[in-house]
Amino acid sequence: MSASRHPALSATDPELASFVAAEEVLQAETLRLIPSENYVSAAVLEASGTVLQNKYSEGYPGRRYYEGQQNIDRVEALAVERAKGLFGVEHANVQPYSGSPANLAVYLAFAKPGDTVMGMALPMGGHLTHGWGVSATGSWFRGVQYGVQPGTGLIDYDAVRDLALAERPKIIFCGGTALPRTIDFAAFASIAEEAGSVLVADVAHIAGLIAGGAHPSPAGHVDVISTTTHKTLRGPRGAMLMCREEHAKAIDKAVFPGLQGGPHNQTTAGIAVALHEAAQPSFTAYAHQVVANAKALAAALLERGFDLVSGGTDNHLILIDLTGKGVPGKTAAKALDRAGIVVNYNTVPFDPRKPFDPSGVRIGTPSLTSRGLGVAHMPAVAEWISRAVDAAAKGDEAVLAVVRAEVADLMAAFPAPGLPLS
Ligand code: DSN
Repeated sequence: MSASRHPALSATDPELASFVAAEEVLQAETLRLIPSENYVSAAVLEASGTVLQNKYSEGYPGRRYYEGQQNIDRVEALAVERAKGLFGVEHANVQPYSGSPANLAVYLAFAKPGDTVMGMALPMGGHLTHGWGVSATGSWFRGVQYGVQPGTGLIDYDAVRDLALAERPKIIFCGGTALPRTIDFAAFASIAEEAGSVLVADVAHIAGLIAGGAHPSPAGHVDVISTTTHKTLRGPRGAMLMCREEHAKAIDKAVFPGLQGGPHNQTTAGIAVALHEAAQPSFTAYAHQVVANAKALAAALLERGFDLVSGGTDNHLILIDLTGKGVPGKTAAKALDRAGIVVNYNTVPFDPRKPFDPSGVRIGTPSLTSRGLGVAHMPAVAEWISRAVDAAAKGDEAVLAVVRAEVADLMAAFPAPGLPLS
């Protein structure tokens, strides 16, 4: 790490500083396609590293258990007001430490251990915290799970309705981590109303698209919106819960004192900045560009013989089933990583393989869009993926090294905040 970039850190702890420097280089030189990752702005980076770190502030603005909150209260109130304005909601809680604690707070607010809860199955594209067995939410609650149709890879809303009416869950989650298609919040709302369930939209992946008008909003359809702040929304690692006023007290009590102690004020500040950025016209352009890039990348992958779950994408995310390429997802992901293309291996719906060695890889366009790549670059990205996957099948390390150099060459022309310029 150059001492001028982080002088105090380099002087105090050169070993740790060297790890940060290496990460900066890695993020600068690689094509980061993990759909839940992004690059925050310089302003978000700065806000997240301020003296707000030094304060304890259990409670909420105006109702704290510690003194000296004059400025902290203003920071949190600003973040709350911006969240309400951006997402068109009556109440926002910006204190959850991240997505899983945010979702756990929802359970605490609306269910009792042993109650039935319903979410999308993890291997179908859902999230661990939507009642999946290995999560606390699936062992403390009785999780029942819906999925997608075998042929289309799309949610079968009639099947969701049948399951909801048979099980009458306390809570229904919609949303997930590997869903390439638009979520029909109105359809879920009518199912939840019929079943008498609290409906939660976990929009962690698509929050930035919603804020930028590139995906329909769940506001007005669902009881609670849960989101992380660091994916397409491009804020610091954190989370928010948003709801109608009628649920505000239950949500706030569940977050604090139900689950958490003092909020991470430096993160709250970063969230406030990210929400301000997300209200600007440039963010609307970014959100639409994320989707345009994903559609262009999907088309270019299809042209190269890739099998995409649901046949393509409506959002920022593409789920590739590599079965037809003869390469397991983990082998492909590791080869892509050696080629400078960072993805994660992922189950595909009805995957015959195990989660730790599944059939697919999951990719997305938020990070490359934040660095300024556009639709015109997507054929090259697809071609690199194709060459790397073919090389993985043949064990051809030389091709991976060539692709890595080509990727680094392109990325050098697209700087991002906090990264060293080559
Ligand atoms: N780990 C997140 C993702 O990558 O989608 C979800 O929690």
